[in-house]
Amino acid sequence: IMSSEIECYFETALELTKQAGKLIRDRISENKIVEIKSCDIDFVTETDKQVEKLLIDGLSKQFPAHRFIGEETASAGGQSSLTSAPTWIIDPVDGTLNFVHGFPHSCISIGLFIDCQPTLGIIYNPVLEQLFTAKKGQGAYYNGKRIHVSGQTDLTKAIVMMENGTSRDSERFNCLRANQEMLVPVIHGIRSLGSAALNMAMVAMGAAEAYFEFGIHIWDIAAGEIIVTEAGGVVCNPAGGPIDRMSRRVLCASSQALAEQLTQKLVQFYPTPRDD
Ligand code: LIP
Repeated sequence: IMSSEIECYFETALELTKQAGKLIRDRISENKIVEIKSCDIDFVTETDKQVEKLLIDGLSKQFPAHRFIGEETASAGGQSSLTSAPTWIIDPVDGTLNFVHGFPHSCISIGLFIDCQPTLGIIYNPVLEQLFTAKKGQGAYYNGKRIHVSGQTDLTKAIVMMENGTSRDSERFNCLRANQEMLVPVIHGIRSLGSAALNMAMVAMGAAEAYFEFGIHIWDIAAGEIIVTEAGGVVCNPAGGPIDRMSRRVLCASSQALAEQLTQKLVQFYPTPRDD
């Protein structure tokens, strides 16, 4: 694909993202009508649905041959298979629980995959005006400035991001606790922003060294992957080896060495069903 085409895809998506971001910004401190999805802490609001519709309508009008995987479309029974066709993978509000509470870490996350490979990524938190972007081979940016991972190779000097997530699965909870017990005594600290995309953005900008989660979906990580790798970081399977994008598991890190130290130590959890 020509780089002018990628530029056109990027500019179109960015323009729509800015428009949709206004909905999130205007409503974050209002009361929301909340619907429950997979369990009592997995939410969807009217805003999630409107943002997804605005983005998919806008992109499909410009690019009628492109395909879409959207969080709310998938939750409503839409399918999530990734083919070689240009596919936009969209989380309209990543950090919905934050949005519902007015905790200012929610974002729009959009990744474009072509030939099943990440091509561009946009993560936009309209509340704090944080824009993270990347295009294949062209680096990663935060509000227009080039960013890089910290490059840290020593797990004992790391901030590691992990999440409680939005499921009440007791086995997953035991795994979470075991990993916390293993990490807290040896690393600098644990953090969580409540959004997979924003956690990945923190690794990309060198503010944190690693993030892992069991139970996320492809739309939570589709933009973050290219932003982390273009910032010089590593995105992989938390058990080691290359990322398995539909496996609902991810690990990203500031270096290959740090990723390996974590993968060797992590207690593993394999969420079901997969996204594909
Ligand atoms: C959220 C993720 C977060 C995870 C939550 C949820 P949503 O995405 O960003 O990392 O812990 O369970 O999946 O549902 O707010 O788009």
